[in-house]
Amino acid sequence: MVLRQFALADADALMAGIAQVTSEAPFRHMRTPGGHAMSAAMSCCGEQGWVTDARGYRYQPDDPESGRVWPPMPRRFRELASKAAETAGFPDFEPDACLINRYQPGAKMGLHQDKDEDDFSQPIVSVSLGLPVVFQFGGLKRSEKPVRVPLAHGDVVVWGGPARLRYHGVLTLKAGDHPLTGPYRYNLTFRRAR
Ligand code: MD6
Ligand code: FE
Repeated sequence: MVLRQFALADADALMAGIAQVTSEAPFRHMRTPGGHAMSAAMSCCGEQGWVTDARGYRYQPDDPESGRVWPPMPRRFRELASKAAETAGFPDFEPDACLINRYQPGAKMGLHQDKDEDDFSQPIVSVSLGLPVVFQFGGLKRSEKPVRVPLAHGDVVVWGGPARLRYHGVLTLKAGDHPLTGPYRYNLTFRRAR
């Protein structure tokens, strides 16, 4: 379910939260198990953080760059994610992980499934901030042709139930200048990892 502009009124607070989190756990370009640097820069907050390196994809409570636990999830993040999930029909969503992606022009995310979480009955809540991008929403098999959904500043996507394991990705970010985020698009994805 796409909730257009659902996060608009929270955008300033979310950006302040991103600045706080990334002052403690700076953005970095993680490597895929195949050795390629991801084009989006990432950080995390919450009890669990999603990481990728030569050992694979996984959640872990500590930031591998610092050895410290991930910064706490800001209260405004948690409240927005729960409210969006409830609006989409998932009243009991309590995220323990928030992955923060920062896209610069030229960055993209290939088609993938989100399947490193323990319980696929829990949805994912995805918040877009800043520059617009085209989201690709595919099927349960990689071979299914994705539909293209433009996502703009403040849009929230809630992803669950029979759609939980659908392939998805984002097309290459085009250059632009957003009044709040400058040359970037940020994406927050809230998950229940454990
Ligand atoms: C992005 N999002 O929008 C990347 N995954 O930048 C995701 O990979 C994603 O938006 C699962 C559910 C929603 C998402
Ligand atoms: Fe994803």
